[in-house]
Amino acid sequence: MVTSRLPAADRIQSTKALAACANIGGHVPIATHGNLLEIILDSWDRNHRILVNLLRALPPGGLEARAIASSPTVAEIFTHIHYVRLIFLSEDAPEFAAPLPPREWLNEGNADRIAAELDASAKSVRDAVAGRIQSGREMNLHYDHPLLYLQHMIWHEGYHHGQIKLALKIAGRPFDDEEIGPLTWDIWLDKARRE
Ligand code: NI
Repeated sequence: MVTSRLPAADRIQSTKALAACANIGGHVPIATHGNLLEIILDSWDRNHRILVNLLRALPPGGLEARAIASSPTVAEIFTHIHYVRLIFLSEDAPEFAAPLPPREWLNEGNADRIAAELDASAKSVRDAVAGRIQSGREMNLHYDHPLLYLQHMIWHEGYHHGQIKLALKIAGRPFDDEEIGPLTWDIWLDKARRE
């Protein structure tokens, strides 16, 4: 590991920094190999909760909004996110794979159905990353480490999160920052865990 090459004093600093990042309760747990995975998986849970909160906060007709004529609809972006999670899963950790939807960009009009599918794929991603890391197995096709799959998905979903907000703004139905902030950014910032 890279950290094993650090001088002892730097290692201590590094551990303190990780522990500070891990302040998710009333105390600061020391980040060790034993709990760092749980902290990382918590970041995935928060990312997913933010995505579903955004979906549930859409105004009426929001699923049909699109940024420009050639852009996907908001519904298509959400179903694309679900599909991307699963296609990488099928290629990299097939023992955790779930059935792929027949189409990647689906104009699903039912937010409850989209949320249920996203909940299922979020669990599959979580189980795959935890399973591969705990068993010490690398991914089959991509990624130097299983953790990079999870981080890739977080980055990908943040990218589309901004597109969804832009599509609604252009459609004349922007989110109110005061209302959407507590459902999205604050999930990252809050110290207390949320469900
Ligand atoms: Ni994408």
